[in-house]
Amino acid sequence: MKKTVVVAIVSILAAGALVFGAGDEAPEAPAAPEAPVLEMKIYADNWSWSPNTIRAKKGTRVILTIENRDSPHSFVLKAYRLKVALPQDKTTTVEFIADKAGTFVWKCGRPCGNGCPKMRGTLTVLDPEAAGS
Ligand SMILES: [Cu+2]
Repeated sequence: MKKTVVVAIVSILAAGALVFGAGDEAPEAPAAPEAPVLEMKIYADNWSWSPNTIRAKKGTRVILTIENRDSPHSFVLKAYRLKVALPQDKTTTVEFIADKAGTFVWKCGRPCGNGCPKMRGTLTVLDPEAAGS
């Protein structure tokens, strides 16, 4: 008699767990928190980037579509440990999370002629929480 009651209780608990389990399905993959996205098209020429400034809030997912219309270049952003080859006449996507606040220079990392040292751009990452007051 006593055993039967215990079995019944266990069955009810198990059934309850199943129901709860099914109900928990909805928020399955804990997706990355929604980061703002900044998409920009940048042209690489001999010897400039246009535009040559990127401004983003800290935490932004930056997606650069860089169209290289001249000789081979590369996109080098040391602060973010980025070095991406930009083949001639190709469009290359460079993506990163702007998680470091500050102003950083990016440049061409491939010797491409006299004007190579002039190929510089500036990334400014603003931290809204540090700013203000
Ligand atoms: Cu260069």
